[in-house]
Amino acid sequence: MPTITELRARPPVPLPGGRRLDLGRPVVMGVVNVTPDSFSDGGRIADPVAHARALVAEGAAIIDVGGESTRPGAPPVPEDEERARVLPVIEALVRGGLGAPISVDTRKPGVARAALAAGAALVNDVSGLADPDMARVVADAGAAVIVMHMQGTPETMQVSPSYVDVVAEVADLLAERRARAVAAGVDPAAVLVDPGLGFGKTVDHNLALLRHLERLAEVGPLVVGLSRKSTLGHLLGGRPPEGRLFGGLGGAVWAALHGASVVRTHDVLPTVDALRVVSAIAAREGAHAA
Ligand code: PMM
Repeated sequence: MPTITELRARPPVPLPGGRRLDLGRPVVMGVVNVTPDSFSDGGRIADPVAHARALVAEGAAIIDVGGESTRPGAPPVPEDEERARVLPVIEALVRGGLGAPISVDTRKPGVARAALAAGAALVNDVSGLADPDMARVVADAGAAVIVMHMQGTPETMQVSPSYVDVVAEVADLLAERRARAVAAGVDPAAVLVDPGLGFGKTVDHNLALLRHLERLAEVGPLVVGLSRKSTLGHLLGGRPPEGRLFGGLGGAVWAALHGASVVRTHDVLPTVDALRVVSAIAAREGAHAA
């Protein structure tokens, strides 16, 4: 198994326009949900463009714009509606020069294509390239992709998730979907993977995946999203999403120490601060002298 140092020595992620995302130390992806019904912040963000800018000012290295809620039980959003939610936000952010790459959180190739044409640099596909056209769309744009694992669909995924060996099954699926992206022409260095905590997983499944992040990070640069999720609520005695920050930071620090390259969160500033301290402690001796 590679060491964390070896994992961190991977090449930067190539992005369109010759840009690169350096993952030499763990970075934070800030969430901007443009949805009326997301479980964690639905309907409460009045101005997603201002919110995205604020998250970059707080230290987010990627801004993830999503127009479809994927909370358990959520119904699918029609493509036109999803486009109408995310495109104006992406266009405004690109026009204003955001200072961080934008990812579009979508399962739909049509939405991804439009978002990439508008200036997004990554596609965050929670279905893990389930639609056969998605990999080609990413390749055509020279973009990067986050391949996430989900068992079932948001409508059904929490009904009765079941695995024989959750870590092996998630790792195998991520490796297969990574290969699908590369076969379609995506740069191998531009494929990130994500175990999809909470997507067709019980609390025990999520904890097993967190315990074995190094195994998952062997597949590709690893994204982990635990922010405000119900597993935290469960571990914290039933706390609602707005009371899960400190627990989420515990998870973020754990993830960074066990191989995550990107931590996806709603709480950017506290997570950036926590990871800065982790990175400083983990840095070579002398790196912070003088
Ligand atoms: N979680 C949500 C949505 N998109 N994308 C990735 N790559 N990983 C995740 O864990 C993830 C995701 C859950 O909903 P939220 O946007 O309200 O946190």
